[in-house]
Amino acid sequence: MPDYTYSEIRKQPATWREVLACLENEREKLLRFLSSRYEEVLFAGCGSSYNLALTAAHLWQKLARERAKGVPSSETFLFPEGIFLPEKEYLFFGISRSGETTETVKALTYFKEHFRGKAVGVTCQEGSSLAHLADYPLVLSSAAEQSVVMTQSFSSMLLALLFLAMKKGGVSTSGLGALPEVLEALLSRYETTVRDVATRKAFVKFIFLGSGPLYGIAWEGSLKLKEMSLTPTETFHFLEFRHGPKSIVDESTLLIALTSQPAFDMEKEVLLEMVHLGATVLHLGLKSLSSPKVVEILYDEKFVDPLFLPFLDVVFLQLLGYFRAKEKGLDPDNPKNLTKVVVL
Ligand code: F1P
Repeated sequence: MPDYTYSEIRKQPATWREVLACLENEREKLLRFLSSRYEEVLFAGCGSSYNLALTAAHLWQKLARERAKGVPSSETFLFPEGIFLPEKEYLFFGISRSGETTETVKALTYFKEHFRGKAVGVTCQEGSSLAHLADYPLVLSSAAEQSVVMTQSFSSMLLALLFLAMKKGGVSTSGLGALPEVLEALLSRYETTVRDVATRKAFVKFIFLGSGPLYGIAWEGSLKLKEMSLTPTETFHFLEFRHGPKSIVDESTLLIALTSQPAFDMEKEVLLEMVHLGATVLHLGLKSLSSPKVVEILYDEKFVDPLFLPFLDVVFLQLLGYFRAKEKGLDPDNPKNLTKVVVL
C-alpha cells in the first residue's frame, strides 16, 4: 500500500487542473483586489513556504514587472527595518499550507498593525487563522494534503501565484492548461530514473544547484531530501558553488542540478567542472549535458515552457526525497522530529 505522501506527489497533475479551474472562477474577484494601489510586493512563509516565497517573488518581478521580495516570516517582525519602509504601500502575501504557523500568522498581524497596504493569505485550509486575518483569503482546499512534508500544497500555491503574476503582467495564462499533461508524460518516463538515483548507496554528499526562479526550488528539493530521508544537504546558486564550496566535491558527491534556459551554457560549465572533480550529476533541464557521469531528466522544449520548470523540477525532487527515505527504511508519512504545523 503506497504511503499517502507518494499518492499526493503523484496526484499533482489532477490537483493542478482543479486549482487552475478554481483560479479561473475566482479571477475577476482576485484581479479587482489586486488592482488596489501598492508600490512593492512581499512574499513571506516558513520552511517549504519560505522556499515558495523565494520562487514566487522572482516570478512576480519577472512577469508582473513589480518589485517583489521573498522572506522568512520571522524576519518581518524581528527585523522589520530590513524588510519594510514605513512610507511605502505593500501588497503582502502570507503563505501557509495550514494557515496556522505561528510566525506567518504573526507576520501578517504585525504587517497590518505597523505598515501600509493589503494582505493576501495563501493557504490550503478554509477557516484558518491566516484566512481570517487576510484582506483577501486565497484558499486552495483541493491542494490540502495528509503528508507532513509539503508536496502538492507547495506546487499548487506556487501555481496560483504564477497565475496571478501572469494576469497582473498581461501575460496569457492559456498555456498553463498543458502543464498537468506534460507532468504526467514525464512521470511515466522518468520516475524510475529518480528512484534508481535515490537508491544508490555510494552517495554521501548531496548538493542542490539552482539559479533565478530555480533557486527556491533547489532549496525545496534540498529540504524534501532532508526531511524525508534524514540526509544532510547543501544548496547554492550555480556559479556560487565555485567560490569555495566545490572544495568538498569527490566521488561520493551527487549534484542535483536544475538548469535554466537563459543561463544553461554557464551552468553546464560548472557541472562539467564538477564531474571532472569526481561528482555524479542528476540533471533536470531542457538541454542535455551529454556526459557519461550525468543522469538526466530532460524536458522537450517543444512542449515545455521555461515557466513550467519550477513545477516539473519540484515534483521529481519530491520523488527523490521519497525514494531515498524508502531505501533507508524510513516512513515518509512520519518524518523524524517533524510536525505538520509549527505552532510556538
Ligand atoms: C510550513 C512547514 C513546512 C515544513 C513542515 C512543517 O507550514 O513549516 O515548511 O516542511 O511540513 O510546516 P505552513 O506554514 O506552510 O503550514
